[in-house]
Amino acid sequence: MPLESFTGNRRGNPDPGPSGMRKTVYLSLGSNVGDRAAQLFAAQIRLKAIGTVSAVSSFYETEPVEFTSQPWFLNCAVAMETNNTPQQLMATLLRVEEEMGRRRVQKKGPRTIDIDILLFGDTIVDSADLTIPHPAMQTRRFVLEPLAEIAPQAFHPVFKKTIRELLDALPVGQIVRKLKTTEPRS
Ligand code: PH2
Ligand code: MG
Ligand code: MG
Repeated sequence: MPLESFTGNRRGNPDPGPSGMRKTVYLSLGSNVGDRAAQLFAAQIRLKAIGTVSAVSSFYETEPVEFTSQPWFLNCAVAMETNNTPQQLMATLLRVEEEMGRRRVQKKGPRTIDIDILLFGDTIVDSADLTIPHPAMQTRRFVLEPLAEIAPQAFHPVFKKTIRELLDALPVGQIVRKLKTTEPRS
């Protein structure tokens, strides 16, 4: 049997095995209140304390979508290895958002930091409080462009397409500009 079918692995998701095993998780980070870059860096530092961060994308300046009357965002994508379950990871990420001063005032509105789970290996979760893959990722250029920078071959287990394929299928629109250099400021 070829190794690929033996492990149940899929293109771009190097994380075979039953749930509870090590998984590659892709996250989307966003901020549009205060020092946006400082908050993305601060979130990345906290993520390094809760899992093994294996890749981070550039920062992207992005036009707000869905709820459009709010400031522009900085967004980035992060790849992380974790042994947690999706529910454990989600609880940890919500705690990080809270510790970083996130207050939920307006749905989809301005925030100091937002950390969303995009993909959790090839795991599919569809419960009242958690949906994985992220239900809107395939429509959001601010998600797919940063994610394609670090994981173009990662595989969407519902649509059975790679991130590159999902990005290529997006209609034009939704301004997303990659920032040339973003150094943490001291
Ligand atoms: N997040 C939203 C709604 N709209 N737009 C951009 N550009 N970036 C975001 O992170 C974002 C958004 C809800 O989470
Ligand atoms: Mg979000
Ligand atoms: Mg969120």
